[in-house]
Amino acid sequence: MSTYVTSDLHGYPLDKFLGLLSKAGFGEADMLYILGDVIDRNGDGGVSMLRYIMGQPNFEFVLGNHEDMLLNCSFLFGEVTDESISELSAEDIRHYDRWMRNGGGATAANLRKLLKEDSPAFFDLMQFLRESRAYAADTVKGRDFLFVHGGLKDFSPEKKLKDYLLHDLLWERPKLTDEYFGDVITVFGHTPTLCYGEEYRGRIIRTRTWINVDTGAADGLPPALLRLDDLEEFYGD
Ligand SMILES: [Mn+2]
Repeated sequence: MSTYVTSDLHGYPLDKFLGLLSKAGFGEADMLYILGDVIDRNGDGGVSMLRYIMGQPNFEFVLGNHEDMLLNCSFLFGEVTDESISELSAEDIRHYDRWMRNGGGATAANLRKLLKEDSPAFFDLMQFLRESRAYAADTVKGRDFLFVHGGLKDFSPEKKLKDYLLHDLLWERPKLTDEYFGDVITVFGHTPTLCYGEEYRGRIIRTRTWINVDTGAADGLPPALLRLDDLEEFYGD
């Protein structure tokens, strides 16, 4: 049994993702951590991928800032009438505006379609996201790993994980020089590795204390799959 991690699929096609899993030799006995941002930006907005992920017993999903933006916009999926639109608060409008500016359009449209065609499936999806964790931890071949979407803003080794604000776990953009725990490798996505320089474009970055596996599927680059047992890297097409 092996343990794998990926992140930031952002509407990457499901068939291509299944191809990546099979290229990496991923099987039923293996475990996959998905570090958020399955939705938004490309394709069908990641709705079919998210529904697939929900149905896999050996997948563990960690919340991304994009799923959190969707949860903050759940008011969109009620009965919307002319009257209820005028009932929206300034905060609702801010949340909606932010999600749309971050590529939520196709996701919102496909979720509305799902709500209309199969409302139990829609409510299951929203419930799944509401119950998703902001971080997870695992030990693989004697090495300890912490999984989080963005990073650990204002990191201190003494600070308990539950004392970080959700925003600080989901939106943080670590610098190459940032160091986290000495005895636990922190794995995250959220910041496409090309943001650290052209030489990192499309490649996983490993430092002494952390690993960034977001290779930029938001911008159409292939996502990565990292096998934690031996740190072997696999890339999509
Ligand atoms: Mn993100």
